[in-house]
Amino acid sequence: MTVNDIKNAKVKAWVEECVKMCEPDQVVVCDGSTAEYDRLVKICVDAGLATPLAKKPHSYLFRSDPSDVARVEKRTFIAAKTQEAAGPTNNWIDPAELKATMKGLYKGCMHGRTMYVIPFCMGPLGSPIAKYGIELTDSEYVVLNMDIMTRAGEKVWKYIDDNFIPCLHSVGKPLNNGEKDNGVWACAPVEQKYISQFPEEHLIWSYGSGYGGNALLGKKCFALRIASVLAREEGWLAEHMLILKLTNPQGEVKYVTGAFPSACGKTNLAMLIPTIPGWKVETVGDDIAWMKFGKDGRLYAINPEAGFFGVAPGTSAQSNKNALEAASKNTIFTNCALTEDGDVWWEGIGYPAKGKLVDWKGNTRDALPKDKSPKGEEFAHPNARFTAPAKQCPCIASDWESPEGVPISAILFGGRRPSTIPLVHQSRDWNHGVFLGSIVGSEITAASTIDASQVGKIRRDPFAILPFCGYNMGDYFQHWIDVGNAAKDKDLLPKIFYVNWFRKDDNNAELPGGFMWPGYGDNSRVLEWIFDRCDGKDNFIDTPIGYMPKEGAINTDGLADYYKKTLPEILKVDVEGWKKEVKDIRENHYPKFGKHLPKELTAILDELEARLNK
Ligand code: GTP
Ligand code: SPV
Ligand code: MN
Repeated sequence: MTVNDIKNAKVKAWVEECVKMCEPDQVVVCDGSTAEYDRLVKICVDAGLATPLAKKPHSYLFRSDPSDVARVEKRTFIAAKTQEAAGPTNNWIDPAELKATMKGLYKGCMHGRTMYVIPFCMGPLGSPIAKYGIELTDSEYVVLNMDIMTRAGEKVWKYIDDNFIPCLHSVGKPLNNGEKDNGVWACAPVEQKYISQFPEEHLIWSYGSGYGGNALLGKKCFALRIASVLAREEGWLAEHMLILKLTNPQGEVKYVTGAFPSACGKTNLAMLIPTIPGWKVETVGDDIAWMKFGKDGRLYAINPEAGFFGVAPGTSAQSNKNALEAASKNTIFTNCALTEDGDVWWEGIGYPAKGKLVDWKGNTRDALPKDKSPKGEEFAHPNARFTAPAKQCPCIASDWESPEGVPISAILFGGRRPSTIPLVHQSRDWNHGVFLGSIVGSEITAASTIDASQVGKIRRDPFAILPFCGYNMGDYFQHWIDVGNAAKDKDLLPKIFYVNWFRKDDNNAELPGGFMWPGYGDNSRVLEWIFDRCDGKDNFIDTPIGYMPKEGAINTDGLADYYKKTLPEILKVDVEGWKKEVKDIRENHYPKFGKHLPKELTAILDELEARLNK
């Protein structure tokens, strides 16, 4: 079909307006077929931008520009009408000013390129919770990824109405006078990149980057930044959360969501293989959850995505076999290393590479005898990714596309905290859980910055949604409190927990990576405790920070001796550490939100301090 065949007048007018502004050589309306996918792949391969992988059927490796390897938070804008509406944690530019600047950049930006029109759905097609969008892009790579990450193409048109979310994307590199990309990833310099959300208009404009959440606009821009705005307007939750289905040895099922910042373990937890016998984890989603109350008063979650855009480094048969299996065919790899026999390789894949490798920058180097590399000299970029269809995951839950979603029993918060935060603690009630979400902090990872010098520094990342909230974060805290108040029966609300898989002791040479907890499959031991907590089991003690496992309540059968030794340490309330935490929240974190900070949260902070001082 062509633009002229678009039935919805609003969509057609918007596409025509963008065509006029961006001046592409041609416009293609995507149908989402395999034939189309293969045609676009061929364009990329012929242009030297993609390498077919001999070892993985129907799979391709892309290398991005070294300046375009992750989200760019500094260049991400919430252009609300007022700065106050965007809040203290978002970058803000007046929308009129930003539009003028971006229109200047968009003018003629698609010269020499094709504009693709991608109709897509976030959520199971036709689900009452699903939402629809149209992305216009001049990147074949984006079309291919959107094809995996969303339900896209011909089948979506019949659901599209005037409420569609317009998403305009350009790599920001016009080709003039027959110029070619010549195998070089197209993007604009960092200071010309703009990842812009206009929350009142529910509009997305992205310019200058071709990577991940900057460019696949269904993901962070739509399903979190714009959806968080819609969720607040309509009384639901759009969250940076995995969704997993947990089955105990008796066959009882509970669904759990978890918010951890970027590259802090969502995909891994969602696909976990339990080390405790009889337990099963299946995947509903690995990155984003949309949650709404069902008629029965429980919160139901859907995964708005159809694929995984997962962190490759660290993914091995031992850490996440299911992810490897999901990415064994029909997968796009970005910034991984290429082996001589036509496979991908990355640090932490579980085996050393042989012979020569082409690294993510395109340089051929001798492989090292280990599967680790010195910092800064990695063969795969630390934020290298695989884009794989969710349905290929061996542990995908049978009900992962349930249109009404799955009922949530527990919500987890977490992050990389080398000290203070224990392995697990539970909030006393919903509002205390909102407090725990509001104080989440984590070491910065390569997924959240293109500036390697920032990696490892700790920052607050409330609800793991700091870079993805489309409005004032203080109002977002209030929205969570309001959702709790809106519950028709508070007992039906999910229980809220704070977990930390990342406590470190660098002086203990026995511990792999210095981590005091094995993580990965052994996180099932914590899930078991959480499962039983949801059933109200007497497996806890009351502490100044909340409910924690009572002695012996965490199953340690089969755990290595050195972890049995570190366990009491990570299950203890570090009173002095928590006092510092309270001070930092009081002096540096909460004051940022001014009058937008809910009073309930300050009251809980006061109460926590009083309990710590007792
Ligand atoms: P985004 O896709 O960026 O949102 O990341 P994510 O939260 O899904 O993180 P992911 O599961 O991809 O994990 C990121 C990195 O953390 C990988 O290198 C994992 O190997 C590592 N990791 C995940 N879970 C654990 C854990 O339980 N313990 C330890 N030590 N590392 C973990
Ligand atoms: C994240 O950074 O949290 C991701 C990857 O999931 S991206 O889609 O690039 O945002
Ligand atoms: Mn993420």
